[in-house]
Amino acid sequence: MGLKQVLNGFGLNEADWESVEFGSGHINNTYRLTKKQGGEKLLLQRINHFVFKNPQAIAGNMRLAADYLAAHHPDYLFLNAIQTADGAELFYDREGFPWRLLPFIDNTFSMDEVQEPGQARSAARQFAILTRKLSGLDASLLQATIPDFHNLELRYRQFEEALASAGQKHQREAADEIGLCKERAYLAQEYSRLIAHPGCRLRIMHHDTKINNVLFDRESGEAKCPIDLDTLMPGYIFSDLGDMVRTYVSPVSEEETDLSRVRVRDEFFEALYDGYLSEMAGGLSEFEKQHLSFCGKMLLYMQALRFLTDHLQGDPYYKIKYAGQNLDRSRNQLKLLLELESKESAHQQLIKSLLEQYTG
Ligand code: ADP
Ligand code: GN1
Ligand code: MG
Repeated sequence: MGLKQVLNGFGLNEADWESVEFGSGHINNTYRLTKKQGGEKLLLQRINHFVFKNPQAIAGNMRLAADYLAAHHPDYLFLNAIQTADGAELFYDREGFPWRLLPFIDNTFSMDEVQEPGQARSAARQFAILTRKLSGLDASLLQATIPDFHNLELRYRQFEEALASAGQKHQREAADEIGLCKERAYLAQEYSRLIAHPGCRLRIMHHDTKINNVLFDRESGEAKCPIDLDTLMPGYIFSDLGDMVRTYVSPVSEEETDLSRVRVRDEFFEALYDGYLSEMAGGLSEFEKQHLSFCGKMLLYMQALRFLTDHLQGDPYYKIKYAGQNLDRSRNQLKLLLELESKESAHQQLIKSLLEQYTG
């Protein structure tokens, strides 16, 4: 599908713009548009409607959040969609894919691996600020853009179903990973118990806080704003901290196949909790504070299950570059999970002292 029709839909003339593919996300297709005269930049994204089956839910959530922030925190940089020529948030192409246009934030960069603890602290602060600034907006007004997105028990059932219908070869080569996932089924039940507790507040969470979903300022090196807001929706405190642990503590990303390089860097763990709690500690319930060390385990386990399920099903969901990549990704996540588990009591102490520092 050419971009001409899409650009027209947004009232832009294709001949005036250069487009390049951009970013390393697994789900959407992203293009940077640069105006041939003047150099103005925009970001155009095709939303994967196989994943986001109700794109209007994304558009509705964006509008609610943007209106609330404009009224209560007008200085906050929120990536609000640029409207189509017909005044809508999304443009649908002939194949039925929805597209959106966003302001391009210039002089920024994103990274797939965190190099310094300061970057982890700064990114975590930005995700905390987003949730804190939205805490006055009733979370139940937002829709689930992917129903049951972080429902760990459902993810486990999907893994069991994929396993039951997977071929012998797939089952044999992933035997160790399948075993590790089965042994940890109790984590899914524990998560359901935690979120059912009245002390666990329904909040507006980002749900995809991996490090390449934050833009960093080229000059200051500080995180500037979260991006990829498709999964901004009601959820629980565990999701965002968990995905940060998953992607900030290891020196290498989920794509690394040399597992000796996949490890937990304690100073990065500390920095991200420090950044997050510096903004959010005062707003947490006692129950949430007591269970903050569960976040990383829960998210790493969920991601290991999701990659493994996708592999067993023949890779329908995550983009892959070679056969077996989703199994490799799952191995990577399990290695990190095992190491995180071995450090849990030290991490609990650390979280306790950060909470004392921020809430007394
Ligand atoms: P995906 O769902 O594919 O992960 P993202 O929204 O995360 O899509 O965008 C992919 C990449 O494009 C990001 O990692 C970032 O590098 C870049 N990017 C996204 N939005 C912007 C923006 N508004 N300004 C500048 N760069 C952006
Ligand atoms: C996907 O779109 P992207 O690449 O930022 C996925 C996340 C996973 C992540 C793993 C909608 O995120 O949940 O954690 O890949 N997003 C969706 O890298 O499924
Ligand atoms: Mg992304």
